[in-house]
Amino acid sequence: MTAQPHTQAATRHDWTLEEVQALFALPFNDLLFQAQTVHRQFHDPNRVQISTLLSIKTGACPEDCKYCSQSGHYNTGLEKEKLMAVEQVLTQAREAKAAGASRFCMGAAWRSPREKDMPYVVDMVKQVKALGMETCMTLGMLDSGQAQQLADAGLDYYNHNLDTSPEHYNAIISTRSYQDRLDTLANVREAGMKICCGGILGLGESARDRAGLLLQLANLPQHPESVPINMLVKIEGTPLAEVEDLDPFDFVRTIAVARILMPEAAVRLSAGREEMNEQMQALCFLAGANSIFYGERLLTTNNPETSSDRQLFAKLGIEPLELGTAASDEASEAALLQAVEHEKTAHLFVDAARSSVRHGSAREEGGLQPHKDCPKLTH
Ligand code: SAM
Ligand code: DTB
Ligand code: SF4
Repeated sequence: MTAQPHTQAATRHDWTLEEVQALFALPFNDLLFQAQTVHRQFHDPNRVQISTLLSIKTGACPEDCKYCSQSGHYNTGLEKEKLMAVEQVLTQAREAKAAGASRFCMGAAWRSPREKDMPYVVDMVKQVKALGMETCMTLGMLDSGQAQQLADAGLDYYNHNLDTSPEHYNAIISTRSYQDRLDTLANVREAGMKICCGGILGLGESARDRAGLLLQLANLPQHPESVPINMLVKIEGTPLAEVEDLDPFDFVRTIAVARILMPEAAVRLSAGREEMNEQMQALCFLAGANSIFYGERLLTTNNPETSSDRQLFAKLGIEPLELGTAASDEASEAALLQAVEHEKTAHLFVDAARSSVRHGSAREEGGLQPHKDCPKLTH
């Protein structure tokens, strides 16, 4: 029997590893169908949010993340740059806005910002916001005071990734712990900002680690509003430069499972698109990715040309999500209508799936049940 996802997805925070692994183990078509069904309950399937990245402080980072071009522990040939002047940041933000980005993400190669850096980054937030863009920053660890200063300046999102599963983590980073990352996320939430938190695939992790990463994200007290799934960009000079490639289908599966576990989040198809063909990216959108980085540069590596992204969007009939039309209002109204319609016709689906059930309403049968092949979408 094939999976028949016909129940309204509920937002849960109590997933088990077994459930997550069961989703990964579904036949590819069943998994994508289920992910796309959940996606349509919460999001417009033909809109993708676009953000542009800028590295505001580059290289010489004291952390030892084994994937990163900016770690001072490896010789990657990257040219270091000091904290950028606010005016320069604004010039780039204006360009990004003119090119159609709705969010501007500023990243710094820091373990955490120093107190003397804070007035500059606070000013950047205020001024970029004044251009009418959403703002995001990723500056390393934040204590609660720093998180509050950024929130007070109007920062919309803070990006801080878990990167991988707790079990694989020590093989990738030794200079900061998983708990440090969780503490920063808690400080960001406490300060009232939205969270952008995901990870990287292709770090030599196992399938269980990919499930473990998503399990951590999905069982956070509140799901991140944005979940970036990066494919490792291999950087010469880093310990992961020669790691084996991840099977592209495993990447797509991870996007699909993230979509099912965190139905309301924007799942971001992040780093690594340079290595993906159009078909692979289209599969990621079908699996529920609805956000990308747009602009020819990520932080220190290349991203697809904006003209190729525009072409891809046109081929797929995708339009950029404009500010103010976020998943929230439009899609929740659509989800509500869909749920009402579904209630009217649910008995037909149940009858079709169980030939022994006659034309009674599903409610008389003891309520709408998820299909046995469809790991729990409802409580
Ligand atoms: N230094 C800050 C930190 O690590 O918290 C912010 C910048 S850091 C570059 C942001 C994220 O980019 C990392 O957590 C990682 O998930 C991702 N990243 C960095 N290098 C990458 C690479 N080579 N390939 C894919 N993702 C990468
Ligand atoms: C995230 O998860 N991916 C972005 C953003 N958050 C800051 C960074 C990707 C970096 C890719 C490697 C580089 O360009 O240095
Ligand atoms: Fe530094 Fe961030 Fe790179 Fe780690 S990922 S080395 S913290 S810039």
